[in-house]
Amino acid sequence: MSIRRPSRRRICAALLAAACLPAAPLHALAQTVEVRIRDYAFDPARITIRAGTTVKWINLEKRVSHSVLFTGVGGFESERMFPEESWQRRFDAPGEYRYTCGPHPEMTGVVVVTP
Ligand SMILES: [Cu+2]
Repeated sequence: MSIRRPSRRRICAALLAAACLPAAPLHALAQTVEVRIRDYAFDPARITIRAGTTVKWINLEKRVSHSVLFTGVGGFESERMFPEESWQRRFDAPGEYRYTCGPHPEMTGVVVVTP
């Protein structure tokens, strides 16, 4: 009686499948970057990130509240951030996302998302 071995063809198929697996899912590489808000300004006002990155805005003012208001197509406004509060959004689609602060339109920023 002989032990049945897997056929050579089956082994090749298994190796090929393993080789085709992605090294790591994209979200495993995802990061969070911070934008600080103080003195009525976003710092940094312009950031460039890879798709899948989360941006976290943190209000470091003593008394003033701010928001993040996206002004492009489908724009929307974050909740108001009071001092020491934060708000975050993940960016999956490449593009330029311009924003201001709802109550202080003179405050401006842009998130540039690259593929
Ligand atoms: Cu503001």
